[in-house]
Amino acid sequence: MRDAAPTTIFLADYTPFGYEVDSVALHFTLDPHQTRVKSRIAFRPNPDATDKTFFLHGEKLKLVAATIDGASVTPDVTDQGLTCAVPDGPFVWEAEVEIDPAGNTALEGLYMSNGMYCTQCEAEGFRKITYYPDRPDVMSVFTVTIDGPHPVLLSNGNPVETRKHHAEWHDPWPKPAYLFALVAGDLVAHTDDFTTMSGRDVTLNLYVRPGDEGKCAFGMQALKDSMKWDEKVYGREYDLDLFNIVAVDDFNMGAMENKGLNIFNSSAVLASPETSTDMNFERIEAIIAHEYFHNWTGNRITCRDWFQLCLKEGLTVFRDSQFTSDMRSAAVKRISDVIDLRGRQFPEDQGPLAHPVRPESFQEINNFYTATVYEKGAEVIGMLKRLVGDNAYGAAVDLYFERHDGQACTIEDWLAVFEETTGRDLSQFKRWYSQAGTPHLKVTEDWQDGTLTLTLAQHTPPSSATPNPQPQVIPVAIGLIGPDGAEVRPTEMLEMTEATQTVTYDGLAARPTVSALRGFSAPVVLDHDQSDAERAHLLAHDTDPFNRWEAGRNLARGALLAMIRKGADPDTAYLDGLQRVLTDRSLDPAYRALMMGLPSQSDLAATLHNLGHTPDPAAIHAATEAMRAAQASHFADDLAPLYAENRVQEPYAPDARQSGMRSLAGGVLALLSRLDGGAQARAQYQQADNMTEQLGALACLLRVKAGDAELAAFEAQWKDDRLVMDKWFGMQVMQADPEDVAATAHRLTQHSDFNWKNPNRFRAVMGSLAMHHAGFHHASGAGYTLLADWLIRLDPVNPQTTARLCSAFQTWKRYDGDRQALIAAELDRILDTPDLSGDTTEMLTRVRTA
Ligand code: B3K
Ligand code: ZN
Repeated sequence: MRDAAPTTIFLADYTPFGYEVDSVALHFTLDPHQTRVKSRIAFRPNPDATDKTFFLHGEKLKLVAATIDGASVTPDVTDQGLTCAVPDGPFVWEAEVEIDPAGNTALEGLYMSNGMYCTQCEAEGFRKITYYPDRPDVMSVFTVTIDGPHPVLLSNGNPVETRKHHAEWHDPWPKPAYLFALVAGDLVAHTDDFTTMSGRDVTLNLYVRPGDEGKCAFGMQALKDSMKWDEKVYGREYDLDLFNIVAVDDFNMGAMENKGLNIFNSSAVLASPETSTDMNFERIEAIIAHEYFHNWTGNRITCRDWFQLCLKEGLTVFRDSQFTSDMRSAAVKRISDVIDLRGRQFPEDQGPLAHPVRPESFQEINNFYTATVYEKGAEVIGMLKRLVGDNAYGAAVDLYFERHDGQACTIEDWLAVFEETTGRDLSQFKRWYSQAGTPHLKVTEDWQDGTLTLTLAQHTPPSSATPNPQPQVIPVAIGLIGPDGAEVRPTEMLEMTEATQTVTYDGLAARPTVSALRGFSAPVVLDHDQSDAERAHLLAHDTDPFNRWEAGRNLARGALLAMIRKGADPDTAYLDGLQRVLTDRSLDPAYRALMMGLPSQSDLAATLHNLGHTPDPAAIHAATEAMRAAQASHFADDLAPLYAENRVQEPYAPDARQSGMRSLAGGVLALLSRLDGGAQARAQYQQADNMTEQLGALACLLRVKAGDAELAAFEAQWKDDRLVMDKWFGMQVMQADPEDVAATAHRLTQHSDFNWKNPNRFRAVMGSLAMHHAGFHHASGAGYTLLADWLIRLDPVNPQTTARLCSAFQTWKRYDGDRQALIAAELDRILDTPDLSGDTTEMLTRVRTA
């Protein structure tokens, strides 16, 4: 365990910084191990602050010189920053520091990736570049000069002067330091332009390493689509002459919204049909949109402090999901988002890492870039929009932009514009921001003489973050379907505010089937005891596409639970219902592909746990396999025609229509492979001219253990393409049998291309191990040990990526005593490692004390 006691920061302790910053000038002289950074910062006392301590953050900096108003000073320096006596009025602080970008393996601050310099400052990386009040409520105008032996030297804003080995940049928009960026390297630009709605010409560049030029076109189009969409839907226009995106191979997350200079993990921007799957294309489009949308929701209006992170992240995720819904299929996007929410956010909210959308304390803010802050944060915005209506939502957001442009804001500021435009009191709604835990919503029905009474009861299980949860405002969209399959009345949005509420529908000719929580109108666990016949009725007739899918999912879940718990056979009623949907040619192929999906094994484990049973990962895996086999034989006659009619014949395009067809054909091929031993998949592998079909075929072959030759061929074909090789690494772990998962992952770590310091490669193997439910939780404990070994190894190199993967253990209390003992031993082993990072210590301490 590391010796320094970690510091906990509390939302309640917020105070403004004692000084305002009028301007910042930075000068960089780049060198791999001895980069010099000179800063010239104009400070002025902040009239709103009482505490006038002059503290500048600074970590891993070698202070060379410091002056105030030109006179040399000797500040008090610790490993967190410095303090110094300063004049009463305005003054100019100048400092020179030395940093070591090539030695910076944590990928935070200024670091090197394949010979190129780049930065990542959010949340608290700027303090590794120079001494500064590194907090989001300190905003200033930056001028940056760079001297370095590289053809491309970039920073935020507009270029002022560029000549060989020298560049000057000026960003006219005040910003917090976390949005600072610098890039220097031997890069090539894919250039385009965009004219904004008021006629401003903007140059757009996507900078990549030589050789990657052919992977830029899609990302560039996504950027232009995003710019257009934000003008049309939110009235938001871009505000500089230039918008640069740079692709970087070594990056801790997806991408970063630095003002005018977005930096992207190359996996989140580079795309070509040969090397990227349909899912990659869709994700890239969404991430480009997300980072671009931050220009208004995040950059022009930023966060007062890091507790307000959801102010920019929840809203920006909500905006990017609206964008994807508009660009593609709204139904498919909604279903995918809910699958993702249940897969990542629900386990977090229902385990030891549970925290409110706006947390009230943290040790390491990087540990709070979570599914709760992002995805539940976006759900909260969606509920707000549902409650106030589309027009009021638009008016409130307009007021937010008008009132708070250029400010660092809070959730209170955000809610106030809604209260003012609608006259509503949102104090109870605000609990969505302050309470942790997923509410459970129980719906019970009573039918008597033409009257249907629904009783709705909400209950949020207490957690250490929220020991005493209070009732929340839950929008519940309800529809009624008659025995003939027709809608009995229009969807009603019930606004639940009490712990228990009833709603009555009278004058009904016959008992309808209730379609509750349409569109997944709130992020809750719905407990609605419906019979299989009712679910089958909804699967056949529900006009709400989400709930129609949900009916199928509920049938599948019920059938799988019966197989796991009672050794039942796969349910024929479910298989018949699914068959009707699959072969209903009037339905979108993408939607039918989603219908074929089963609840994940981790989802089944959570369901069993919620029902009071101890999940057995091996039994869950066996039932899932048996259900797949049953699907294959039940649909045997339909598979070949479905496959044939959904093979795309025209040239590849990553659009919604084609990718929907490929996704259905891919799901069908997986079943077909169980019947033909992989013959059709092998044919597809040989013919494939795009990665979706190539990788999809390889997965099918590995699943039926007939893919050795293709696996070797794939490696030979793609060994020089890192992003494709990440897929090769990950796929082998994902498709391994549970008893082989740890050994497969271990074998891959011995591969000469297992560059474990690269986060993408590390995650390809270790993330896939953690995601393989039955493999990771294999009774031998080999999965736990292997992951722990590698977390211990990565921690001193890259604490952020290590800490993130610790969430693999967050569900450990669901499992049996033997597994818990194995996991506890691994958690303790990691926690006992000398000098463990604060990031990892915080995560594992929270997990361990569950
Ligand atoms: N704002 C960044 C995430 C920064 C993560 C810092 N650990 C990317 C995004 O959400 O757009
Ligand atoms: Zn974001």
